[in-house]
Amino acid sequence: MPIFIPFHEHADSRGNLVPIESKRDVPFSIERVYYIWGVPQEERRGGHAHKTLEQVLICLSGSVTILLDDGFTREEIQLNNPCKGLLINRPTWREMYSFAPGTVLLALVSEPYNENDYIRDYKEFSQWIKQGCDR
Ligand code: T46
Repeated sequence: MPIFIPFHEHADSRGNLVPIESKRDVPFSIERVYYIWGVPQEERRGGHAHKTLEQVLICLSGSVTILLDDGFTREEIQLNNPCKGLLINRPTWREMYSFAPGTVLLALVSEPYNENDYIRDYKEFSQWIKQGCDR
C-alpha cells in the first residue's frame, strides 16, 4: 500500500543535497509546506484522514513510525531516510508516533490548509470509505 518516492541525492565531499520540484519530483503542485519536530517520544500525532489533499512526508532527520489505514488494511512503516518520500494520495487514515529524539518530519502538500478537508473521527472515515468516498 505505501508509495515511496525516491529523490535524487547530490552527494559530494561537502555533504548532501536533495532538490524537490513541484510536479516533477512530486506528482502535484506544492501549495503548502509544514514541518513537525520536537515531538516527545510518547506522543502521537495525526489521527485523521483527508478528503482531497495529497501529500508527501519526508523524514529529514531521525525516524518516525507512520500508521496508514485505507479503511480495509492497516500498515505501519518507518520513515528514516531524507532521500525517500512517502506519498499519500488516496483517502488514508494516518497516525504518527515513536518519534526518535531530533526527528524532523517535512510535509509537501497539494492544498492550502483547510480544516473542512479533515476527517477526525475513525468511524466517520470508515463509513465514508465504504460509501465510496463521495467528495
Ligand atoms: C497530516 C499529518 C501528517 C495550521 O494552522 N496549518 C497547517 O498547515 C497545519 C498542518 C496545521 N495547522 C494548525 C492546526 C492545529 O491547530 O496546527 C495545529 C496542529 O495541527 P494538527 O493537529 O493537524 O497536526 P498533526 O501533526 O496531527 O497533523 C499534521 C497535518 O495536519 C495533517 O494534514 O496529514 O500532520
